Amino acid sequence: MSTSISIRYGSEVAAARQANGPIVALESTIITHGMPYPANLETARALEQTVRDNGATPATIAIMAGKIFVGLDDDQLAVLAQSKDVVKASGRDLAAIMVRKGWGGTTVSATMRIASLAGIDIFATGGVGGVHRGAEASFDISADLVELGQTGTTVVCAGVKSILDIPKTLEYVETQRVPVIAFGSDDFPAFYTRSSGLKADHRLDRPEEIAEAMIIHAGLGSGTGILVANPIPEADALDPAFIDRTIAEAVTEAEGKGIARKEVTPFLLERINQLSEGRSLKANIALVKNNAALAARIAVAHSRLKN
Ligand code: PSU
Repeated sequence: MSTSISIRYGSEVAAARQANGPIVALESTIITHGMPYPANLETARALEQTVRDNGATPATIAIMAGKIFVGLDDDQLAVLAQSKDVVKASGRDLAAIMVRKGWGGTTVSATMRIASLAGIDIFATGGVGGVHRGAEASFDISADLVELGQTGTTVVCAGVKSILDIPKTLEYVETQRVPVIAFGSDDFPAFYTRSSGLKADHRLDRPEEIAEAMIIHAGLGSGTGILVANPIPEADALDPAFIDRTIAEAVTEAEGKGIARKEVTPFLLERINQLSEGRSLKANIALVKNNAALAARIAVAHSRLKN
């Protein structure tokens, strides 16, 4: 049996690959498990358009009927956004889902794995998974962090949410040899807010500098990804005291209900959205668009340096 993995490219992505043009990968767990319908579909479309508006080609990645797709057309996005029987797929889940011809919304770890196979160097998302609060007892550490330590994809995010233990998450990515670069900020952002109160290891202020860092990092044979932390725009940021209270309430509920493992993040996202009366979702949409725009600008600069 051949071990080569077959990837179905959308027509826009196929053309960009042919032309050696800049491409930005986008994940699909955010569509299937991260946001309610129809905000998920509207956001998926808006993200793709944001990438185009900034000069690159969007490649939304998902598993549909057992096949890996890199670049979905509008009908496929609409089907995915409304499907009920979709697994939240991290990298380790892919093989089994594909064998049973299932559907998977790809997390950061799975999207990085597939982007890397497809030769796509940069990927935009909202927040990466991390070390969960109480991980010293539960051992709940997202596979996203391990994948970042093993796959040379640059991931643009808005930092990590305080549903996670942010100091431990930063320690863990340090152990994984993953550079953390904040864009235009000294601080590491906390998703809904522009600062987690912790400093980022590095600050770069221009997309071109991040593209250059990617080339040097790869040239050094580092073998790891780069985490680019892009703070939510000021106008969209939530009040830290308000969101901290909301998150604390949702975390307590999750503990009370015994929610564990891969259900934790989707549960908290949904509850935080309900408790904040939609304010967290609005901020989430704004920050992912902001990340897609930055990723596209980095991809454009990276493709100039590479070609
Ligand atoms: N954080 C968000 N929205 C999301 C996710 C994380 O704000 O949709 C998703 C991403 O796909 C991420 C995954 O890769 O959750 C991490 O899940 P876990 O914590 O179970 O590893």
